[in-house]
This record gives sequence, structure tokens and C-alpha cells, in this order.
Amino acid sequence: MSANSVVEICDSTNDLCRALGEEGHPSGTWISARRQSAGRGRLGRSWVSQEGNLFLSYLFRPSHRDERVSWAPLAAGVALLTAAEACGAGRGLGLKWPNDLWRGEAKAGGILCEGVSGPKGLFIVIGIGANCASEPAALGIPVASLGVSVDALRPALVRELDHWLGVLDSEGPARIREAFLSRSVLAPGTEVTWQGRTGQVSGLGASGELQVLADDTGKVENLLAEDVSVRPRADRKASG
Ligand code: BT5
Repeated sequence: MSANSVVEICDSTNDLCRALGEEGHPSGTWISARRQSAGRGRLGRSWVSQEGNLFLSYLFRPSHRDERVSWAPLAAGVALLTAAEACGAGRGLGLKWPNDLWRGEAKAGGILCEGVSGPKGLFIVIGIGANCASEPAALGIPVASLGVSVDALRPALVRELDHWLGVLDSEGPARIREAFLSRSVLAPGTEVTWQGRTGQVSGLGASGELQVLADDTGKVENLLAEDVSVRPRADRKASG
């Protein structure tokens, strides 16, 4: 496998990228595949990886061991949305905290960041999946595709990742916060539910956590990686 290339098939591009990181390749190195046989999401979930869609992992070596590290998935989300729009994905794209690209109310892409701490320091594998040509059937959640060419999206995405992770590394998270919030599905004021609880989004905290004013405690709580949903309107009326 050579760095910055597209392989035909692999289990997961995150595993290939991790190997490149362990060999000492620099920040900005990437690897992509036309197909994955064991694409993964967070918490042991799987990522359906159909040919014609994008599977790419990008190596990020943060220069600072501070809160910037936890902003990497959000910076990658901004990069993915920007690249998709530049390739003609059209209207209706949004970022669903912490790691989804949505088209309308359906998931069109996802990001899986995995930190690796080794003898050559910390690096982060940023894995990105995006449905370019087709979306999987029968997943049980609304899914969408972007209607863009994978071979056009790949270089555009790498350029945007270089840009936004460069911004994060050199300046800190302020511009990432602003860019993410401007396209966030969970914008401040949105009524949400998580783990059977309800509340209202108030913003993003210092480490990119979702801040929510919880209805039951009346306090702002920091959510780190929980699955958060927009609260259906009917549900809001029913409970006042
Ligand atoms: C994610 O996890 O959304 C992160 C997905 C990251 C995939 C990339 S592909 C390149 C790199 N190599 C890998 O092995 N992974 C990364 P999560 O938030 O846990 O969402 C997973 C859930 O999304 C699944 O349980 C399904 O419900 C749904 N899902 C699976 N495949 C999908 C697809 N192709 N399109 C839309 N939704 C999908």
C-alpha cells in the first residue's frame, strides 16, 4: 500500500491509515478504498460501504495536545460539507453533531476519529464515509446520497481537510466552531432528545461538546458523544 492512493478493497481504511501513522508518515497523509469489507462506525456499529461511494482516512498529527484534538471530527465535518458543495451536491446539506453529514433529514456521510498514542507521539486517524452515488437500503434510518462523483469528491475533500485541520492546528477552534454552527442541524435553540431526556441546544463548549439546557434539571449539560435527536414537533406539543 502506498500513501495518498486509492486501493481496490480493504477491511477498513482506518486500519490502513493507522499502519501508515505507525510507520511515521506525516500529517496530511491519506488512504482511500473503492470498497471496504468491514467498514465501521462508532461504538462497534458498521458502515455500509458500497462501490461508488467514498471511504477515506486522513492522518492528523496535532502539534498541540490540548482541546484542539477533540475538535478534529467537527473540523472534518466542515471539510466534508464544503467539499461536497464544491462538487455540486446542491442544497440541503447540514452537519449533525458530532459526526454526521445530513442531506435534509437523512444521513449521507459519517466520520469516525480514532486516536493512536505511540512511540512517535499522538496521531488521529480521521475516517470519512460519504454516499456519493448510492445510499444503502433497509438500514432503518433515513439515508441519502450526495449525487457527486467519488473521484471528484476525493481530491476536494483532501484539500478541505488540509485547510480546516491546518486552521484548527494553528489558530485553535474559533473558526471551526463558527463554521460548524453556521451549518449545524442542532443549532442553538433546537429542541432535542437524548437518552430519554429532553432539552434545548445552547451551543458548543470549549472541547466541541454539545451544550444542552436540560428540561429535567434546568441546567446546562455537556454531551460528549451521545446520540442526540431533534425532538419531533408532535412530541413537543403533547408534553407541553
Ligand atoms: C459513523 O458512525 O457515522 C462513522 C462512519 C465512518 C465511516 C468511515 S468510511 C472510511 C473509514 N473507515 C471505516 O471503517 N470507517 C470510516 P456512527 O455515528 O456510529 O453511525 C453508524 C450508523 O450509521 C450505523 O449504525 C447505521 O445506522 C448508519 N449507516 C451505516 N452505513 C451507512 C451509510 N453508508 N450511509 C448512511 N448511514 C449509514
